[in-house]
Amino acid sequence: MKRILVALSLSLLVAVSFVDSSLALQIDLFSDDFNDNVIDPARWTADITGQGSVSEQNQRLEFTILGQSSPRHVYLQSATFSAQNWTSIDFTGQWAIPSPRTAEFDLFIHNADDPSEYFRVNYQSWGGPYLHLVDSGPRIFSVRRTPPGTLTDFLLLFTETGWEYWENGMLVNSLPSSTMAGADNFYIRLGGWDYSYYPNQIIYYDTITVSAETTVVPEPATLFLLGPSLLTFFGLRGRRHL
Ligand SMILES: [Ca+2]
Ligand SMILES: [Ca+2]
Repeated sequence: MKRILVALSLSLLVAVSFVDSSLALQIDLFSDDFNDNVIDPARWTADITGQGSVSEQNQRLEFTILGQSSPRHVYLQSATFSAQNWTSIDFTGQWAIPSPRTAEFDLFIHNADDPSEYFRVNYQSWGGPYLHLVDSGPRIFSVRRTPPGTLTDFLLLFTETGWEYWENGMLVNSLPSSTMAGADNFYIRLGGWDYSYYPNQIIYYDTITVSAETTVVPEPATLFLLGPSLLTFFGLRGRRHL
């Protein structure tokens, strides 16, 4: 009887701690290594005005942006991907802006159910250069900063209460925001825009991934099963020792 009570207490203890420390899982949502030198139409849609272009070559993505004295842009928009019960989302990759003059260069992640909600990392090469962190419209953070000239790791990370931008493994800035709270569906956009006639406004991207840390809480039915099975386990062990 004493063993049964001990086993019962243990199984309850395990069940309670299981609820407290719900399981955290990292789940891949979207990725592209750009290694086959063909832009995958199932993953990307191009949005181009004027004579700009985007292509996959040398196992990376290459944009050429040309303004022609009018705002012209080149963007690639990803397919929509979904995450449930997420606690944080990581948008990682590499980018390079080798000869910035007059253009702007972007990383976006949007709420696919309301595209007016987004986080944007924006390098402005004219008049600066500047780095702007943009939350659904307003430039909430701006700093003079030279864009990376060679492929450099970036990380745009967000939770339901804030977001961070990292470059080359170092935190650039961290900002409070509830913009993505409750969002389940997302897409990303890469590219930029220019006004001038300067040629060679080039931007490279490589190894894009988006992943989510999600919380899996065991359902009550699982806990009811867990209790008796542990009880049986300890009960059988006890009997063998008799
Ligand atoms: Ca490809
Ligand atoms: Ca690659």
